[in-house]
Amino acid sequence: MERARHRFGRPARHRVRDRAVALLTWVLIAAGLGAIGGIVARAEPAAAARQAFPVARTHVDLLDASRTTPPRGSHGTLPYRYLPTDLYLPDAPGAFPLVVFAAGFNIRTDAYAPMLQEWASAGYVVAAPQFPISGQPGDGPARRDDQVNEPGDISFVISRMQDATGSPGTVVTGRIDAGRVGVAGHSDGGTDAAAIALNDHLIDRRVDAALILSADPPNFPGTAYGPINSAPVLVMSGTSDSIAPLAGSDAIYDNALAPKAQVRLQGGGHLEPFVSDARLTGAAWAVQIDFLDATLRGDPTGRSRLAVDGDIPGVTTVREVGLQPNPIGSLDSVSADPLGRVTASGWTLDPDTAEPITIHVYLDDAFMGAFPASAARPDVGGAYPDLGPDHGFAVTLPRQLTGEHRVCVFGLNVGNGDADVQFGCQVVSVVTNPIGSLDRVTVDPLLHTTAHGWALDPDTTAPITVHTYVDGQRVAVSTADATRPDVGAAFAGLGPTHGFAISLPTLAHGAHVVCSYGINVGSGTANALLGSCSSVFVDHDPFGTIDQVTVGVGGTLRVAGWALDPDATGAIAVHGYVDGVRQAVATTSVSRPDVGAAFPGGGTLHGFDVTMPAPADGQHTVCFYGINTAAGSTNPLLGRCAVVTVSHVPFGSLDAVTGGGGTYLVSGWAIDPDTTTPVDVHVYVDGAKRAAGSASSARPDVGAAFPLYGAAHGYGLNVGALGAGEHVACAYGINTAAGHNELLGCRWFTVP
Ligand SMILES: [Ca+2]
Ligand SMILES: [Ca+2]
Ligand SMILES: [Ca+2]
Ligand SMILES: [Ca+2]
Repeated sequence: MERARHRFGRPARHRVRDRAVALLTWVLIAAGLGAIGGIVARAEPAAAARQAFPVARTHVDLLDASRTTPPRGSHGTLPYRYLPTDLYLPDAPGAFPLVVFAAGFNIRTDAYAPMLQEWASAGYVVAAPQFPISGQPGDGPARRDDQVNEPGDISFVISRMQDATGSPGTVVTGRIDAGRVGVAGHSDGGTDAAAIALNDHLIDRRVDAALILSADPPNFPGTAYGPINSAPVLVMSGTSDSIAPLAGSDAIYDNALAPKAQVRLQGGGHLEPFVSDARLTGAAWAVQIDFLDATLRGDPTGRSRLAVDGDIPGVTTVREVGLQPNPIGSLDSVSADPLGRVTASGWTLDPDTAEPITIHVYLDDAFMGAFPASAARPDVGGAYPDLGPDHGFAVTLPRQLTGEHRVCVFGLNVGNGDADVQFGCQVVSVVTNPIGSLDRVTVDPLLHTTAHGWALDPDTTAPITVHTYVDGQRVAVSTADATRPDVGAAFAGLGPTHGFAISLPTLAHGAHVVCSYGINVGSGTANALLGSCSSVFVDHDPFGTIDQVTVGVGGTLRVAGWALDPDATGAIAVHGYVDGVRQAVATTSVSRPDVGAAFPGGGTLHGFDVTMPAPADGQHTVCFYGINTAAGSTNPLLGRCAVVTVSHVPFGSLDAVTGGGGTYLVSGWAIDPDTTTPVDVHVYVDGAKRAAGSASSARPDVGAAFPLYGAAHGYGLNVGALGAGEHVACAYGINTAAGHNELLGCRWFTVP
């Protein structure tokens, strides 16, 4: 990190501090190297300054009556858990942090006495319980099947020690700082300690530090572990441990959230580095105490000492993040949009504050600016609930880029801690190929096909070239230079002249796929498909419509409409059908300037006006079809079929019966659809025929209503004198040609 910060030419205030840190680090390393050859345990100046306490050892018997013990040896299930516990007490006034230590499988707790003694000497009350089933000594062979209960044993010991220090008359009354609790363990006991720190079901949130030695991950049945919010962890193991191989420790470290540290003891075995291997114990104990000091005492030198004690050539190597209250964070992604705008996203926080901190962003060693990391990141808030969620950032750099670039982000320290932290660098490859869209492809009825869209290259404000392909064949090379204000607004700085509406050659009848490509300029790797390809159907068949169907005198059908074929410049054939039977073959020989104006280029001969023979009485369906010319696949229906009703039966009205005294006149009108000439009307009174005559007098109103038939359709027939009383008169139209006589109407009247 320090090297990177120098190389990156950070602002002056960073460089000054870097130099100070580098100098301090050098002094510490020198002191550490000096200690390797000797047998002195501690290796750094801060340790020399700290008091080493005499240690008092004692023993307490703890009993958890709330839980049971499975059978072992000669005893059956016990209704309690018995936990004989060794205590190592700093023999000095005052209260000290508590560390509960869990022994490994099938080993006496006093096998760890040299290490536990060191911890107590450094100012920690150490409680080492003996587990009832896995521990030694015990009744019968030790077993591992009770391990899932051991984290509970550890939590119980913590509770009893906290109770005891607050109670009068115990061996630890007033001796424990009950608010500062660590757990530690070796081998299976280390797995127990990891479960206390990292396991979702077994986590004990009273714990402020976990020291996990030579252990496998806590994959207990029915539970899951890490990464969850946990106490800081220190994971240690020998690199030559054949019982709990190094990979287990690596996995625990990798799955833990910061703050966390891992120290590997070079060439160390399973147990020896912590109790008997003189080459390693000094450094191992020093690292452990550094970690406990940093986490349980808040000693600001703890992490610095751990960095030294954990990095002794040939003895220790260290990984660590977050132990010092410097910023931590993650550069989650560095991405470029199609315009070459680079965005760096992630989160960072300083353990000293819930407030957002500032990040510095560097691009290829150049300072790009300071930005707040203040965006909501609920996932970060969930992992660090004390510090809240407002630690995210998504910074878009002010320059448009091309090519490969390296982006690095620093979190600026606030409060405690000694350095700003570069928590991420990523290389981003910025590709500025053209972008755009083939918005749509239109085909008008006369087969003019046009590709509409826009295209631009982020490297230029100038219009770029667009190649358009139909069914894989290039058919147009054009320039996207039409004004598109929407594109100009969406891509500020690149101008609006990026639209296109490209006329394509006339395409054959049928479906086609149209694709347009923007041609790259400047940097970039390829010409780019603009949006997606578009499917079009080009229809060479005729089209048109029926405008009007008129039923003529005698029931003839006159049909007018228009039709044209996009392949024809003049008239085309049309066929007319009545009730599915072809009754007309015609051409569009009628001039229709309106149609010619709507579909220019093919003249005006698009109309037809056809009269077809009269069908029988009743409803009939009339359909016309345009007959295809040249390309095309069918003779399509023109518009929709029409439905008409034809009648051959006379119709009319008996309007009035008038008169008095000796004579009465019955009047009305009548038409036979088969003729314009007057028809005969017969009048009956009270069922007896009384008059007959032609409906031939002028009735302008009837003429206006039925213009095909003229106005000469009125009648007024004298039925003579009638006797006093009620009478009924009825008039009948007498049929001409097809049809039959038909009642026109009846009327009741009274003769006084
Ligand atoms: Ca800080
Ligand atoms: Ca380009
Ligand atoms: Ca055609
Ligand atoms: Ca008739």
